[in-house]
Amino acid sequence: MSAVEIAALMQKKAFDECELSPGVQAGVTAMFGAPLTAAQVVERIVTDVRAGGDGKLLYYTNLIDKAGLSVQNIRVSKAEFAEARQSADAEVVEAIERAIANVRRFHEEQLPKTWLTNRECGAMLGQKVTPVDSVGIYVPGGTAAYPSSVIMNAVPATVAGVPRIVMAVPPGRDGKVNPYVLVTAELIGIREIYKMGGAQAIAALAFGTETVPKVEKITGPGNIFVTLAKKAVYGHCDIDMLAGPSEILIIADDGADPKYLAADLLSQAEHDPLASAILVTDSELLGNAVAAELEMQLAALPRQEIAALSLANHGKIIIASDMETVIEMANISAPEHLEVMTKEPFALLPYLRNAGAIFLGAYSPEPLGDYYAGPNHILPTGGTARFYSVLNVETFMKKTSIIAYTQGALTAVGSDVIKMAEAEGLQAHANAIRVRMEKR
Ligand code: HSO
Ligand code: ZN
Repeated sequence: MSAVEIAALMQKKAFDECELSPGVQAGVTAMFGAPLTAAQVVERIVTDVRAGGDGKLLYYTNLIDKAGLSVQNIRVSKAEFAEARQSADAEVVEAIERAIANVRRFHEEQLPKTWLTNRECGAMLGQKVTPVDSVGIYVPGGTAAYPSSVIMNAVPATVAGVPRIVMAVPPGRDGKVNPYVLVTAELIGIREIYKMGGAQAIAALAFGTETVPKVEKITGPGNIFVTLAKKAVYGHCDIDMLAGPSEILIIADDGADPKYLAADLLSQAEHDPLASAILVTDSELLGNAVAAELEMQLAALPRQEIAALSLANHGKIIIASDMETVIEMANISAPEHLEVMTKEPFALLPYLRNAGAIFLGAYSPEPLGDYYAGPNHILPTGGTARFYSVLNVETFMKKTSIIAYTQGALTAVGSDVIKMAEAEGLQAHANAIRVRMEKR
């Protein structure tokens, strides 16, 4: 199969080019009185919240999330944290604590260092790393209110040393937030949480309102409206990436266990009807066995409706002629999660260039990474692993260069700099060097 044929086979529509589902489109039409596209909805909301502050933020929160909130209770209160703590199952909380410790330990390894190095004639050069002053972490709500996403967003920000970390979570219709989301945030030390979601939350974080602070960077996954809003505010603040629905690509040979593979494919299919789960193998026998397993395991899932839609629309089992083609397919597809279920997974590692996270071998299933092992689960999707990295400590830091020359060091190279400045026709630049080289 040629690279072009492979690319056509693996191609996915960009997340923000997908059409809204009929249900969501109907909601949009009812709310805005016209069949607006997602981009038009976002543009309107972002402009309104930027100009109208709290008033517009609450207007959209109550219109879309039907939460009945007011300025007084948009921020999660101490009493709400306490209530969440009370209602949480102690064993779940202990598991969450261990996951936080693992994620923290992994991310501490990533902490970049400020460095200074000596050059000729006493000159010094270096790079200083500084956390951004503030970040806004977006945690999705609704059926996808994931405490694990709080961990994956917030822990790297704390390891980076960000002084002000605020969180946005869409409220339920009761005006409340998932208790495990609150407990997890509190365990990590995050107490500034605003009950807001969608494009209105992103606009509030990017521009600030009377209640919500303006932040320097917004991170975290969300639905199409959140993603488009992040794109719209980029430049006013920074963002991490534009993330879409979850994906898994498994590459396997005839040594893989079909039961494991089917389970792993379904683990991502159950996220979202738009999620994609793909197996690429050089073994037809394995492909058929996985197809049979998928049917059996799917039937027993509580979220089988979602998983079935995902498999029907975005699921694939591809039989390739050889393992080289399998590897090329993985690289062209650049999946969010890549499982390598072959007899010698480490042998393939050098050839795998594009993936958000790689899981090697039969006992490294993707959900282990979603929750617990330590690496981050906020990953590039939709082929963007070709150029984006997984969320990491440096996502929350920026780098500043340092230049410190002595008079001797400047004099030694001054004439070179002057020549370059004059060649660019910039006499004042040349002068800034020259005045320091003149004998007084
Ligand atoms: N697989 C999702 C993350 C997640 N899974 C959260 C379960 N909870 C995107 O990487
Ligand atoms: Zn998952």
